[in-house]
Amino acid sequence: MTNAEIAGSLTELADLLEIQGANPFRIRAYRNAIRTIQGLTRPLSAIVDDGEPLTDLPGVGKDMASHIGELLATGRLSLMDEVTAEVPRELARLTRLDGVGPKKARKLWKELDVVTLEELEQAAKSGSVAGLEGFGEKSAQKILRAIDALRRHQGRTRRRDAAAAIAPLLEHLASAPGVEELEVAGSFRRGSDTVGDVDILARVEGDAAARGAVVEHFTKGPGVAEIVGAGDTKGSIVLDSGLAVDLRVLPGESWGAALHYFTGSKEHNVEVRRRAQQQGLRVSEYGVFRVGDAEADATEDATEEASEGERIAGATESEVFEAVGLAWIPPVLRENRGEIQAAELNGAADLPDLVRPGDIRGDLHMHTTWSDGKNSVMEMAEGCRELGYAWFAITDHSQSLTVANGLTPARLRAQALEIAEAQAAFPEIRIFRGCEVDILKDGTLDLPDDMLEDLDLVLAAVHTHFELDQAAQTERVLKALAHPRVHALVHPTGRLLGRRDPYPIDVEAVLVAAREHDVAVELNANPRRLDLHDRHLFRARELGVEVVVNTDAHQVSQLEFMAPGLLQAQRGWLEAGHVVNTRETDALEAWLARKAR
Ligand code: DGT
Ligand code: CA
Ligand code: CA
Repeated sequence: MTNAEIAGSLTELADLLEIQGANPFRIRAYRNAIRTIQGLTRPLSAIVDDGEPLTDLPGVGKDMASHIGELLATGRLSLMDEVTAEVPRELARLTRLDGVGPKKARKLWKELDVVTLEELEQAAKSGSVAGLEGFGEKSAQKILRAIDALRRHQGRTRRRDAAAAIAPLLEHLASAPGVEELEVAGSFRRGSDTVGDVDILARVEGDAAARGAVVEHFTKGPGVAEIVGAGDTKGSIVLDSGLAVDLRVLPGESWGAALHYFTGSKEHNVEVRRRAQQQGLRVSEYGVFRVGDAEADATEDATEEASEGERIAGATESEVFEAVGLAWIPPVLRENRGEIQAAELNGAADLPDLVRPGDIRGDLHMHTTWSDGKNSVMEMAEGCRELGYAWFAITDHSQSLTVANGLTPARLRAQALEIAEAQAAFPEIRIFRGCEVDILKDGTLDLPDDMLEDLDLVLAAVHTHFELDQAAQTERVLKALAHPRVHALVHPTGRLLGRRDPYPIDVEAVLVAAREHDVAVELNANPRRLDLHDRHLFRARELGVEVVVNTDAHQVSQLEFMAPGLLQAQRGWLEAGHVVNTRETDALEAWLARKAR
């Protein structure tokens, strides 16, 4: 079991224990241990294999150590069986709804006998949730929206979770005899924020029997819960997590064509095929073929085995593109948003020179133990130095966000001393002093102007009043953008993938105002947010609005979120010049200073 899976099991257990009404100190101990596990850089299995006691880990007591040991040894938790004998396991699912924690789930269960999503929906619609102490009409409406969001996102998995889920399977596949090359295609390869299923391609030299053997090997992989189908060229399985995975096994001559076809998107493929037809060519998953005029019209079904026509390409993806007069198009762009026109070779291809990890000089959004982060200023500085950054900013929450221990002006001033100490300890990296300031309900900022003027960087954020209608929410944000000290609007739509829809807001109006007031918009790189959406990033580029890609790290290990963020930035066609945090220190200082008094 991976650390993430162990943390997932223990979280479910902690939720169920809390719903059951267990001692709050015990629950807190569980959650502390879970946070430790989430922040580990070494696998727990390796720690155990090396004979190191798990109780050496911060927050991990004897109880927790034995749970982890049991999970590693058996994949199960006997305590879970005991708890679920009393508390229906379905209840833990309710806590995945935005606005429903274990305490509320317990209340719904005890007072309204609600266990399933359907029962909760009924209760919310009938008014019984609104009548419950501690809930009210607003919270009933919020629950209905959350159920709706969960349903609509059901069946899609965040890309990062999918990557973790398929890693052992890919390793297993790589060891199958005859496998020469492996590639994950589909929306995963295109870098989508979420994936419906995972499409793996394997290049196998040999006959049908050799290919069938690879499919069989695949179905016996780690974490396979169900085999949906298995033949000579294709296998389909479902993993324990519920994620569906398809494998297609291919010979070398059609590898490139299959890679192109199964990478998609469907819209991109349709456009490439249409283009090819105009040139008297047929593109399918098997290759690119020259066809006679009579045949050119009858090529709708790309899955049909191509037996006629002269094969002119198929082994590599670049030769497939070249055969239809196109430069190779990076998978992140294959959404039929103009990439095919931009790749035309006879128009001198002008595909964007996409921003790359090596372009990034720093991160302008992260938290510390001063608010709701898990690491100190010094530890975050160490983490940023490890990444080779030239600069970074500390941006804890402001006072009104009490749930996140937001900073009053006095505490913000006290924090300056600690930042100065860290700066002295790390002279090679420039540390900026910022704050993630709440935008209050009326659009004013949560700190007095003299305090804002004292900071190097001001990030403005909506964390409350998601219920405002679109006009009011937009007006609120536009007012904040007009404040002369604001550098960037962070997580601009508030979405949480699979959990919470964006709050109603006119993104176009926000982008236009950001341009007008010379404010950057954030691409929040946390894989649960990835906010802004790639289409909005594309629009920001068109309008000339600057984008800053930030991790919003709440612990050192989350500084790695820059990678998923950049993938999404690429999907928005962003080049280094569009992204604020590709700037060298001097240029960034000037960028910050332009908003100074
Ligand atoms: P997903 O799984 O919903 O996140 O999205 P994809 O893009 O991975 O879609 P999927 O798994 O249904 O199919 C993988 C690729 O196969 C898709 O991106 C393009 C190709 N493909 C599937 N069906 C069709 C089709 O009907 N026509 C064309 N041209 N391509 C298709
Ligand atoms: Ca797929
Ligand atoms: Ca698929």
